[in-house]
Amino acid sequence: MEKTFSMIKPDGIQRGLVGEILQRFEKKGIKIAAMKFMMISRELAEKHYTAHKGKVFYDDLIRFITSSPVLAMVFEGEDVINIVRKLAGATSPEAALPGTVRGDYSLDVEYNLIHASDSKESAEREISLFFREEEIINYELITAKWVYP
Ligand code: YYY
Ligand code: MG
Repeated sequence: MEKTFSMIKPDGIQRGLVGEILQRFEKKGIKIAAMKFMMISRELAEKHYTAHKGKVFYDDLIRFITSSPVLAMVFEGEDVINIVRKLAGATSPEAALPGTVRGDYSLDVEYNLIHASDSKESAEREISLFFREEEIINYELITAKWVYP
């Protein structure tokens, strides 16, 4: 089973979309392995978005992500990295398809509600940035046998 890092960004919290967004992952059958409601420090934001340092949108992105609380999460499941990316939707609003979180609720490339790791390497890196080992819960989800028959 694979793990991925996802996060409801400040706009998702402020707009009251936490339940709406989480419901999509729960209904899909994806297992929650960890969750943390938190403020992101500037230091953590810079580590998380290190790949974007120097880009035109970088300073705004750091300001946005540290401006208000986020909900950091670890999801677990088969091929969950790709699946959570799909459910999140494309980065730019005109490309984000209806049925995705971004396609349904966002109109802006920066205020796009959700983060999702884009590869196995970033998933591992991002999970370890946000969570200590003991914060990731290993438990049996009783619906798993009906989700992965
Ligand atoms: O992985 P994803 O979030 O879909 O996009 P990235 O290309 O990794 O960019 C990270 C983050 O940066 C994006 O979610 C919003 C912001 N951003 C931006 O504000 N303006 C852009 N032109 C591109 C990305
Ligand atoms: Mg990305």
